[in-house]
Amino acid sequence: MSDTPPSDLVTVGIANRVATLTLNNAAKRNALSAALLDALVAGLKSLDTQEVRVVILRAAAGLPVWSAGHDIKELPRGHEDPLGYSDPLEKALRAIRELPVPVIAMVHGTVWGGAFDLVLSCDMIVADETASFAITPVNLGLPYNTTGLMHFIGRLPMNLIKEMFFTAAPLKAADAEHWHIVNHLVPSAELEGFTRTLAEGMTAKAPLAVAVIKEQLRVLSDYQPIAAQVFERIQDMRRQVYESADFQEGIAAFLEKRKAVFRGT
Ligand code: YXS
Repeated sequence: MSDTPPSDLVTVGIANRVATLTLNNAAKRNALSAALLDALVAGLKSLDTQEVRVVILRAAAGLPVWSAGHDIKELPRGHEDPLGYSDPLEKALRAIRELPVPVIAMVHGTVWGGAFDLVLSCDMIVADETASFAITPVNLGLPYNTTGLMHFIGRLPMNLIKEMFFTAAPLKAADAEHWHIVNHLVPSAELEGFTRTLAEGMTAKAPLAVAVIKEQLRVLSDYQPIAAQVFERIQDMRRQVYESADFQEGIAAFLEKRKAVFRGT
């Protein structure tokens, strides 16, 4: 498979006031490169939310991988926060969370790393039995960012968060349903129809009320007072991780297609 041209990395279709944004770089397993993420944000911002009342975010049909997560080849190689405020992934998460219409993640296939944060940033998740979800910073020696951890704390029980982060093991679809991570788990054959019905069921609702309730829920759940000294301590701890030899080893091992050997330095 050849790489998708930048203009086609995310396709946008609109029907019956529902916009469908499709991740479309199968050759790179929809890795969240800056180009793909910029296309996603541009697609979201292009929507006239007077006409479009709901968004479905999906991968191209039939792919075994929904998204392979952050483009590892684009992660800063030390001396820079790998998930800083201006990172393209963080910009995309904010664009979804601040869009004044509901965004439904429709998941067929495996979801990795930052793509799990992307799916969790959507307002609802509909998945089929091929879906799985993994968060994988410990595979790279990467210190996940504080905003990202708050996304998980707001959505998953702490014991599950720790198991997922410390094992980096994919959570299967049935377990994602058990833990209420997905709104609905439906058979593959029904996934598109079920998701479209859910979306269209919201298009006739009062858009101003929907938009304001979504924003109220965002600001109320995101509000987490934190003392300046605590924030600075967290940033200092994270810097020690992304400045570590282990982080360099994690990325190198992925690029060299070998198993990483971490030494705690
Ligand atoms: O070798 P070529 O050039 O054909 O490219 C290969 C892979 O290098 C590329 N690719 C990626 N490139 C950049 N970043 C990625 N995350 C990434 N994943 C894949 O896509 C081409 C096909 O990959 P291949 O041959 O491995 O495909 P596969 O079907 O055998 O396996 C699919 C996966 C997803 C199981 C496998 O590609 C994989 O394990 N990818 C890495 C998944 C992962 O660890 N993602 C986390 C990224 S880091 C992140 O999201 C956060 C920062 S954090 O670390 O905090 O979670």
